[in-house]
Amino acid sequence: MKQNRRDFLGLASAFLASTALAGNSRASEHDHAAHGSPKRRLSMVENPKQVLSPATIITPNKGKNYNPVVTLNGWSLPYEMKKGVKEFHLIAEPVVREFAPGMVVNCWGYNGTSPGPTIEAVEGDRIRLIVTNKLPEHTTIHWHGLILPNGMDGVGGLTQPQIKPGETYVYEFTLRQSGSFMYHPHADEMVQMAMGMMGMFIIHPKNPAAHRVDRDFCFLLSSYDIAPGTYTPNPSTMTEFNLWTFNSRVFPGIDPMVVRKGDRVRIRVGNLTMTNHPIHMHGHTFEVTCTDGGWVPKSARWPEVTSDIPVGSIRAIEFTATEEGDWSFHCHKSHHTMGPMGHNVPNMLGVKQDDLTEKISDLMPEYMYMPMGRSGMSEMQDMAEMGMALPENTLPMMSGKGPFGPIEMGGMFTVVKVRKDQPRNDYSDPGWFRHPKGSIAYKY
Ligand SMILES: [Cu+2]
Repeated sequence: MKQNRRDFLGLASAFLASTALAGNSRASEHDHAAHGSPKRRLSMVENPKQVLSPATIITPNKGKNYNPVVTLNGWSLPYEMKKGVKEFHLIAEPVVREFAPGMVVNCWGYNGTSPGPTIEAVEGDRIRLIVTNKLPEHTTIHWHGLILPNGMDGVGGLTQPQIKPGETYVYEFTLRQSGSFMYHPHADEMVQMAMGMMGMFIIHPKNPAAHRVDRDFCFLLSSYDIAPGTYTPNPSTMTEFNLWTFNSRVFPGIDPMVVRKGDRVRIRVGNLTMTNHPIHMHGHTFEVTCTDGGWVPKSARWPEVTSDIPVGSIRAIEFTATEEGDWSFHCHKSHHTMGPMGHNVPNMLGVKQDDLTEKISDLMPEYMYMPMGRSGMSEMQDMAEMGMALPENTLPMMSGKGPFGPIEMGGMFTVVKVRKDQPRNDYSDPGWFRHPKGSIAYKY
């Protein structure tokens, strides 16, 4: 499989992020993050430029008896074969994640990234997962959806003692099923998941011909509450999150899903946020073929263009990429495709504000009042373009630039790029679609 330069840089940066920043970010993370002190220091990342963009790392499929998944802006965890057992090592630790160029976040994750690396194995494998806790508090890992011995289920207090800081625990079991699963802590869950601790767990069928597709993408939905101008998610937030992410990235920081025309494509989406996400795709119809409960029988599938992903579950959708173009792929809750915005914005639609500026500046000479919202919010995008001053480490509410202008998105949004000349197994970005003459909507 082709490993392009961007992938290599991504790989390098994943490790740069975990090593270069470890020294200067962790101490303050320990002091502040878990307690959510309102007086927390704003700038906990000494040099945000050190954190490079973590692009998708393509795992080569040569020599494997399965077709590896492609984790959006992520990677798969390498393993070592030890006397017939596949051994994986997960390190739970504070990490720095770039959500999109211009914003880095103090998260908790695994092996230097949040979400953690995707675990890939094959039905029938004996696996050993060695978990080391480098967090400031105890943790465990629950293997969501797996059929396993009860004592391996990873529920702190119920099936095992919590893993204290500095301790290492070993999970070992045989994989009895295939499909799409997840892992996440089952200890101080509200804090640890709000900080980004989660990962995908993919079990490929023993028979490589079963459920075979040409391209197999996966990612997790997660949400964060990060006040503008700050770096650390608020772990006490219950439902009022302000950042909606695919694998802890927001548009335009999310990699496109690049496919070759005619490919059979699977996209596995796991939801570890605190609300449902109707995931919608343009240009094609798809079927849900797998959930975290297993494969859906063919007779039970129906065509859809939007699939609602409930909290704590996975939907894998499949389609044949028959239509060339740049097709939007996004959450259909419109506030989930936007960056942080205030919840208490007065409704100014249709309100004449021309003389308001003058009146307010008479009353409050120090206060700069900006009239906006009279004819909609699209002016936000224009202001971001003009370089409107935003608080430190804060992304604009709407951003992204397409071939025809601003795309006005900012959260759970990316593009499926279908190209007839995309080489097999090549995931490099072909750029924007060149529409055939006479096939674009035009001004009358
Ligand atoms: Cu959503």
